[in-house]
Order: sequence, then C-alpha cells, then structure tokens
Amino acid sequence: MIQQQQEACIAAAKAGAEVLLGYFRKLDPASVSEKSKNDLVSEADRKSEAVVKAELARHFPGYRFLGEETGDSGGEGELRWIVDPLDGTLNFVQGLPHWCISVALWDAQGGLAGCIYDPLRQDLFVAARGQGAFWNGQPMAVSRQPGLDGAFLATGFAWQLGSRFQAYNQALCAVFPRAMGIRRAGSAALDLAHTACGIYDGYFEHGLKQWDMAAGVILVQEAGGLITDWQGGAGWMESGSLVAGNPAVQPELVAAIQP
Ligand code: LIP
Repeated sequence: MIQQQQEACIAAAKAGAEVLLGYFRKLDPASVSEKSKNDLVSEADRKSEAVVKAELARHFPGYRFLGEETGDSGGEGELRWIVDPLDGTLNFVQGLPHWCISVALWDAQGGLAGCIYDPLRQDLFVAARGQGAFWNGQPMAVSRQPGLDGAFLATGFAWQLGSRFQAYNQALCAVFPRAMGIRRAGSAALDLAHTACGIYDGYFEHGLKQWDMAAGVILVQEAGGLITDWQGGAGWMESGSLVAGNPAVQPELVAAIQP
C-alpha cells in the first residue's frame, strides 16, 4: 500500500508542476493578490492545488486533504494529504527560479510518505516511513558535517514574523559567527529537501505552516537527520518553529539558538 501512496504523491506533484511551468515568468500580475500583507497567492498556486487535489482523489478518493489554498476538507479518516501546491510563491511571482511542489501523506503516527518536486531542476525527492529517502531514484543521506562550527546552513525569516523577528534575529546572531555560511533561499520545502540530501548541514525557521514542513520532515528523518522545535521538543508541526539537521549539527544548532 505505501508504494501506491508514494506513487500518488509523485503523480500529483508532477501534475502540479506541469501547471506551474506553464505560468512561470508568464504570470498575469492581475492574478496575484495578498492573503494578508506580503503573503501572496496567484492563479498558479490555485490551479496547481486544484490539479494536485484531483490527482490525489483519483488515486485515493476517501482521504482527507489539507491544502495551503483550499484548507482542510474535513472527514473522518486518519489518513490526510498535506499539500503546498507552490512553495516559494514570492520567488515564483518575482520570477526567481527557486520553488517547488510539496505533497505529503500523514496518519495518526505522523508522516507516512512525502514528495518534493523541483521541476526547473527536475529534482524529485521522495521518502516513506521506514523505506528510506531518495533523490532522483538514488538513496540520499544527510551530511557528515561533525558539528555547528563550520556548518553550511539554511534559514528563513518571513515578513509575517513581525515582532517575533527580534527573537529570530537573536538566534541568527548566535549562529552566524559559528557557521561557514547561511542561505535564505525562500522555500522551506526545498531547504528541508536540500538538508535531507546533504547540501545543507542544518536548517532553522520560525512561523512555518504545516504544508511548508509536512513532506520535508519525512525526507530529513528517513535520510538519517533530526527534526525538533526550537526548544528541542516535538511541537514543531503545531508551533511552526523547526530545526532540522544531521545528528551532530542539529542538537548544537538547537543549543545555540536558545535565548
Ligand atoms: C514560504 C516558505 C518560506 C517562508 C515563507 C513562506 P510559501 O512558503 O517556504 O520558507 O519563509 O514565508 O511561508 O508561502 O511560498 O508557500
């Protein structure tokens, strides 16, 4: 069954990608609006979610669906798709070639299967519980960087952080002198996928939504990495405060960002 569920994730992500490639750098500015200040949505986000949702329902009609643009479908079952039809919307709207589609399946125990697809690079990242993680069909693993000192990190700080930016900035100031380099690329899902495949040694961000994290955390965990909230606990899916990394870097990153 998990094989079919994973194939559904991949088919849906690729269906969304086809739609998004048709809009990229051809988006009608009139189709872009703000859900709240500086939090954009476009016709591309909505169309991608519509085809992803239809594709998943074609494979598994009874499952619940939670999408960034259409919300929670509701329903009794414990199996739930969690979808970001376009992660990196601001990049996409601005024409910056760094965005992806994120599709995950969760049950009562947590992440079951996940897929992140970057169609511009044709990078397909997939993982399923207990099945390992794969990058374009090849097994992938987190990096072997031995600690925070000299690590290559990713992070994010959205305008919506508002007053929470101060706490974030304190953490950044604590990490900056120790890391070799820090990148803010604008897609949490790709930050997690690139941590799972060992490009980044760690990643930290506040203010994330479930759909930003749901597939990426499965990739990192199945690739041998650790995921916690900023206090080192398991509340990241609820709080949206997440720290990811290889088993050497992640705990040191958590320790470094403590107020
Ligand atoms: C984005 C995340 C990014 C975060 C942005 C936004 P979206 O998701 O991927 O890491 O900093 O605020 O949440 O809105 O492009 O799906």
